[in-house]
Amino acid sequence: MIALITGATSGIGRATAEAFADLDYRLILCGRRQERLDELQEYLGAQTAIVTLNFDVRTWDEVEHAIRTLPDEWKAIDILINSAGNAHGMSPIQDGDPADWDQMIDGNVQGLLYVSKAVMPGMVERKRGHIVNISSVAGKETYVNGAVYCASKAAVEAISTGMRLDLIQHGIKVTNIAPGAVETEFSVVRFKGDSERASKVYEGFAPLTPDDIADAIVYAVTAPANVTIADMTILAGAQAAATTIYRK
Ligand code: 8X3
Repeated sequence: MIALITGATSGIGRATAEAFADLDYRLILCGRRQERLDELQEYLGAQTAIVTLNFDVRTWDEVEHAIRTLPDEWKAIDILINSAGNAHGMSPIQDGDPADWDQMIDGNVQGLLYVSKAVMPGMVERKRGHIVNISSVAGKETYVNGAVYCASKAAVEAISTGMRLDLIQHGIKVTNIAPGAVETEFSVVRFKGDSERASKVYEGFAPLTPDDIADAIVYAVTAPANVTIADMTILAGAQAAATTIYRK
């Protein structure tokens, strides 16, 4: 199996790379931080074959070039994990920064589309493949001060459904996974390096870990041929909805 993972240098993407290495999948790990890609290559390279690609999912030419120029023996991608994505800023919409909006719409929506566009035609040709999109509980419910992030994830939900409808006839499965509160660099990025504010998000309860989501991804991609795991919402044990968390 060959799996391509975006956002592989941290959080859910990285945990998925580790889980897939345990399954002996060959890995194409994509990110923008070269030193982290090198570190992953070294760390997981002892376990399985790895290629790293450094590109920005938001730039079609970079995405297209990186995937088109993969060595021949890496071109037949079986599994695509669209894990790259982030929140930038959290404020009432009237105070939102258009640069933050661009990052979220371009990264979470356009980026996912671009990488998928570079991979799907090969899957269609081979009549096999599995795409896993990492959405969010924020794609299912809009919360205060999160309009644009929530909109970007609602778009991921719609794209997952659309992909499933269009790709089913080509033997390609599509899984949408909507995590709740996972402790990663997510909140540090959202709050622009304010780690105190970020750590408050996960205070007083046990958040999900990236490994919890990687477990779900493994479950989805290893399901038998007669099973499609279409949609999973995964909340923390103390979480009932995006912003309803029982803290002690
Ligand atoms: C991350 C989950 O609820 O913080 O996508 O938006 S949430």
